Amino acid sequence: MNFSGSLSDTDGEKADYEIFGVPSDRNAVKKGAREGPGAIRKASHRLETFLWHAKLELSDLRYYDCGDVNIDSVQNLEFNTRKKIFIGGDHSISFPLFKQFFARNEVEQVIVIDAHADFRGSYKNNTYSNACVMRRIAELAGFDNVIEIGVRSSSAEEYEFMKDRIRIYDAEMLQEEGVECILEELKNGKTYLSIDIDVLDPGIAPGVEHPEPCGLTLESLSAVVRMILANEEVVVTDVTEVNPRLDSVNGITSINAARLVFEILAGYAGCTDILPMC
Ligand SMILES: [Mn+2]
Repeated sequence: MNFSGSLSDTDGEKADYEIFGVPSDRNAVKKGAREGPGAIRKASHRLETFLWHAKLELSDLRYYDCGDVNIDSVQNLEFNTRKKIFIGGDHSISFPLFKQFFARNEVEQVIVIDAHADFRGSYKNNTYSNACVMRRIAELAGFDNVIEIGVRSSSAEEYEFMKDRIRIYDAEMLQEEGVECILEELKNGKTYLSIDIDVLDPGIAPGVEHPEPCGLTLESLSAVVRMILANEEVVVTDVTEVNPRLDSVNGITSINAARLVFEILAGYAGCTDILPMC
C-alpha cells in the first residue's frame, strides 16, 4: 500500500518529493518499529488528503511513495535531488541516512525534534543504538551542526557531555517561550530534519519504545516543523520510532505520524505561513 495521495507507479518520475519506508528496528531494544512504515501508510488512508487548515488538497502536490529501502544498503542507493521523507524504523536509521547525504554535501546540519537526547556513547553494548544516534551524527558533522528541540530526557552523564557542545531548545523552553524561540537558530542552511515521534505527549503517541511524560501537542510539533521548513533549506526529513506493536488499538500514534507527514509535504510545497491550529 502506497502513502495516501502518492502518484501512481507510472507517474513516479513526475514527482517533486519522494517518500521511502525504512522498516528497521535492529538497533532498538523493544522490537516492532520495523512495522512503522506499513502502519503509517495504512493510517494515511484514514485521513482526508484535504488539509482543512491550509485549504490544501495534498494530492494536488506531486509526491511519490518509492516503497521501502534496506538501511544496510543505503550507501549503495543512487538518490536523486528531490526532497525526501523517510519513514522509520527506529531512530538509529538517521545516522546512515544522514551520513549518505552529508557525504554528498547535500546537508550540513541536523535539527532533531525528540524527547530524548540520544547522546550516549554506547547503550547496551551497541554504539549504533537508537540511544546514541545524535552523538554519532555530531561526531561526523561537528557538534556545532546539531540542534536539539523538544528534549526532556537524558542521563546526567549525557547532559554533562552535551550541554556546552550543542544547541538545545528543550520542551520546557518551548512551553515557556513559545515555539518562536527557535527562530534565532534558523539560518537557511542545508538541513537534515529528524523527528522522533516520542517528542509528542505519550497520551497522543503511546506507540513508542520509550514514552516520556509531558510532551508536545501535535499542534506545537507542527508549528515547529513549519517554522523549520520555512526558514531552513530542508533536503531530507525522517519520522521515526512509531512502534505499532505498542500503539493503542485505534493506532493513534500512526495516525499522528501520517498527519505529520502531510504537514511536511505541505511545508515542502511552501505552505508554511498557515496559522497553528488552536
Ligand atoms: Mn526519542
